[in-house]
Amino acid sequence: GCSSDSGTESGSDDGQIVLGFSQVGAESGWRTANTESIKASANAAGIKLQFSDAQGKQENQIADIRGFITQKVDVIAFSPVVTSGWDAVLKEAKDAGIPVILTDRAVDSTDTSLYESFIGSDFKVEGEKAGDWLVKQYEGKTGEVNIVELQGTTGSAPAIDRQTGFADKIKANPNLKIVKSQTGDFKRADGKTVMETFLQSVPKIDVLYAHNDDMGLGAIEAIKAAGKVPGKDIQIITVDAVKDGMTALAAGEINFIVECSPLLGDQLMETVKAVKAGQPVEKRILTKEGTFTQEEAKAALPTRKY
Ligand code: GZL
Repeated sequence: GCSSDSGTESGSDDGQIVLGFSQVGAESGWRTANTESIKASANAAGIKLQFSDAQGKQENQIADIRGFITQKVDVIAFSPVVTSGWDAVLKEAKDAGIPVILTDRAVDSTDTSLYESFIGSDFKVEGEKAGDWLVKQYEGKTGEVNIVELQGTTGSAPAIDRQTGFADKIKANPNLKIVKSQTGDFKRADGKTVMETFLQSVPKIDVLYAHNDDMGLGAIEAIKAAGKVPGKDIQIITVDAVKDGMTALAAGEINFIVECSPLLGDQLMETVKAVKAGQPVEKRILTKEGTFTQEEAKAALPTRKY
């Protein structure tokens, strides 16, 4: 807390920790679940949350962070929409003595003193899990397999790493070829329109790899409109495992989903408290997550939290 007259200390007057959080936006079901987790966990932890939705714009996140510095919040946390362009504003936070925690997505800053911790998934491993599953599906089979890829937001850590991990793994079978790869910005509507162009320009599409469920669900609409059966004519792999994705998986319209957990709220608030208390925190906190087949989705759906 701070004595109101001096105004030199940080945080609110009643000793409550004040956390400034800048969120990417509201582009997907995953993002909605992530926002809900952060708000619920802050509430449960008794932490005062100043929450900002940057609507997918880096300049808004930079403005958010500058605002939190001016407000003298105790801790700043954010999910960086893209990996680069953060060093200056993170240095301003450091010079102001306000610790920063990264959640969900990483930054490419080489100076790791600019943040206390990065809490989030290993997106390269997620891409590798997707690639591994596909290689197994085509073990022992012959003939070219045409893959189209819907990438996440250009320049974002998940888009970069999910593309790399997947491409690395499918090298095991030279028949597996990515014939088209384009961003759908993690959005359902964009996934649909980009898939429409893929369907028009690629005579035989065997597999769709979408970097999130939402783009996969949009693509399914385009596939159906083209008179093809999703999950049968075109094998579909997505990432996230949010409820709508799991529902499509259980219904056989998607074939495999790699989970990416949005439930980072509790880990974030524990880390905020530790940082505020001057306790050491792990530089990299990895989220636990798995994969789902169609059968596993049927079993998991009834108790799925998001
Ligand atoms: C992953 C997260 C991605 C999700 C998308 O941690 O950054 O952004 O996979 C979301 O659904 O839009």
